[in-house]
Amino acid sequence: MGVDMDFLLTEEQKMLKDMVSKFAQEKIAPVASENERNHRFPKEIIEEAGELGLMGIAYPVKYGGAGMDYVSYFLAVEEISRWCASTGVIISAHSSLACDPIYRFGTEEQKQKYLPDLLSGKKIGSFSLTESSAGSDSSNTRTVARKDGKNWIINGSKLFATNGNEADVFILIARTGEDKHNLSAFIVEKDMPGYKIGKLEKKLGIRSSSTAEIILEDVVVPEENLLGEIGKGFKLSMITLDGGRLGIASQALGIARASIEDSIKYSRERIQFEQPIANFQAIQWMIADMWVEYESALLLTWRASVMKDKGMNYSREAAMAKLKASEAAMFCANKAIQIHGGYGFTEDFNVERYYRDAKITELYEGTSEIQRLVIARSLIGKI
Ligand code: COS
Repeated sequence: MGVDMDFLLTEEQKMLKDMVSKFAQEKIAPVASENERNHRFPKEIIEEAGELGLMGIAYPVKYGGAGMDYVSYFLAVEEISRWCASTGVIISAHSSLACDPIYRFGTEEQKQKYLPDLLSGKKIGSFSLTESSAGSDSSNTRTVARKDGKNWIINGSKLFATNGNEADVFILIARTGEDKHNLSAFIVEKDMPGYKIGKLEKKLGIRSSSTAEIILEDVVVPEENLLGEIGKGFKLSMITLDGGRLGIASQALGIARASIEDSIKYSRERIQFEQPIANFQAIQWMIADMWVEYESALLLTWRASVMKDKGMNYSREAAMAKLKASEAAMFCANKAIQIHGGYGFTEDFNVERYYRDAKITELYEGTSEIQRLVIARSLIGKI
C-alpha cells in the first residue's frame, strides 16, 4: 500500500525506505511472531541490520554511521516496526538513547572510542534513567555517583532498561549533588566491576526486546567516562528523550500501519453473508478512521523529524508526535482485532501481537500524561 506522503521524500530517503522495507519483509517478518512468543532477542537480525548500516543511520560516516538524516532514520524505524515492533525499539533505543547522547554531548575521545562499534552494530547500546521511585519523576533519581580520585563510584539500581540484557555500553544517569536536578550522565560498560544485570521483565508485548534491571554495586567508572558536564545529566536526559520519543512515535506508526494493512487484506478475503466483509460500510468506516489516525500521526512525526534535522527546538513537537502516534497505534490495533473478529483474538493472526505491542508506546519514554504535560507547559508555562 503506497504511503501518500512519499512525494515529500528525497531519492535517497526513498531508496533507504525501500531497502529497509525489503530487509524487514524478507528477514524480520518470517520470524517476528515466533521470536516474540519465545521472548527471543533477534541477534542475527540486529547483526545484519548493523551490516546494512541501520544501527547508525543518522550519524556521520567519520564515526562509522551511514551519514543520512533523522527523517531517514525515523522512516527506517517505522518500516521495521511495521513487521516487528520489538526490533524497532531495539534499534530506536540503541540509536536514539545511547548513540545520540554520545554523539551530541561526548568529547572527541569518547566519540572515537564508542561510536564506531555502536554505529556499526558490533556493540549494542542502552539508556538507564528510570528507577523504582524515578519513573515519570526522573529527577527523583537515587542512584549516586561519588568522585574517588580519578574514578566515579556508582551505587544504586535502574529499572526497565531496553536492550539491558544485550547491551555492551550504557548511558547511565546518577545523582551527583543534593539539588533535585543535579544528575550526571556516565558511559558505563557492561564489564566494569560491580555492574550486574538483575531481573528481566516478562512483558505484555515487545517480548523480543529485553527490559532489564541494572544493579550497580560500587561500579568503578573512570572520570573520562563522565558524559557532558557534571550536574547537567537531567537536561541531557530530557534532550535525549526528545529524540527517543520520535523513535517511539515511528515505532507506533509501524504498528498502526501493520494493523491497517492486515485489516484491508483480511476484509477483502473474509466472506460473510456471501460477500467480502470489505463491502460493509461498518468495516469501511473503521478502515477510513484508522487511516486518518495513522496519517495525522505521520504528519506530526514528520514535522518534528524535520525540525530535529534542522537543529530546531522540537520538544513539544516530539511530545505531540509520540502522543498522537501511540494513540493511533492503540486505536488501529483495537480496530484491527474488531475487523478480524474472533480470529483476531487468536495467535493465528498477527493483530493480537500488534495490540499487545501498541500499549507500550503509551507508556515508555514518557507516558501519554507526561507528553501532555510537556505540551501544556510549553504553551502555558510552568505553574
Ligand atoms: N530539553 C532541554 N531542557 C529541558 C527539557 C528538554 N526537553 N525538559 C526540561 N528541561 C530543563 C528545563 O528547562 C529546566 O532547566 P532550568 O533548570 O535551567 O530551568 C530543567 O530541565 C528542569 O526541568 P523541569 O523543572 O521541567 O523538570 P521536572 O522535574 O519538573 O520534570 C518532566 C519535567 C516531568 C517533563 C520530566 O521529568 C519528564 O520528561 N519525565 C518523564 C521522563 C521519561 O520520559 N521517562 C521515561 C523513561 S526513559 S527510558
